[in-house]
Amino acid sequence: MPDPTEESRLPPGQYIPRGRPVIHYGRVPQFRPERWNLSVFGATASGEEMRLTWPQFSALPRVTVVADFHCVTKFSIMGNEWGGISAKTLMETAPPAAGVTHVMIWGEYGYSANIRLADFDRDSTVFAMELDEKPLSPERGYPVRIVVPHLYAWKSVKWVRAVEYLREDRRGFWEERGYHNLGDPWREQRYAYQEDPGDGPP
Ligand SMILES: Nc1nc2c(c(=O)[nH]1)N[C@H]1C(S)=C(S)[C@@H](COP(=O)(O)O)O[C@H]1N2
Ligand SMILES: [Mo]
Repeated sequence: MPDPTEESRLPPGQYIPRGRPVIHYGRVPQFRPERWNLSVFGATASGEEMRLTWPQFSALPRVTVVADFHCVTKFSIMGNEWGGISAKTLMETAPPAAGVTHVMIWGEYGYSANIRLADFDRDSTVFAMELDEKPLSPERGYPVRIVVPHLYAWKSVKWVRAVEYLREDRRGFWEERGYHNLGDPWREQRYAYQEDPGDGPP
């Protein structure tokens, strides 16, 4: 039976599937804690790249975010409880330089997604290590994925390895392949041909 309260939360064109689909491009990477680090590079406040080891990163304070998750292929996964580190905490740990407007989030194997700094700098944007009080499964992004719940889920990069601060916008993996630069599900910003001037880099 569809849950009416969940149905009423759906953005236009979305539906609630059975189960919780898993979807990504390419293979699931292996986590090797001693080799893992999170790089924060590009236009950092210090001018230097910062690399957080797994012990350093995973010791940062944790938050919980409850949010729905909207894939551009039109399924939505409702009411996820993500546990992890707020993007705001990462920004305090490794701050951007003045003039940073966008952030590129990098996953293993070169997957990437660009978001505006204002979308990164939100209480609901989280580097998630847990889903519903359990560690992420390998195919959902273990050990850590970013979740940007107010944008289409391709922006929620799994197996995150780097954050790049940008002084001008640049398209990520799907944004270069015909998807909308901004990806707001409430405005149905699915494809690049729907972009208005100023929504993306030329
Ligand atoms: N690294 C990486 N992250 C990714 C993807 C990917 O291909 N690689 N696919 C994205 C897409 S299109 C979606 S819909 C969600 C799916 O997340 P889920 O498998 O937890 O449902 O992950 C996103 N994050
Ligand atoms: Mo997706």
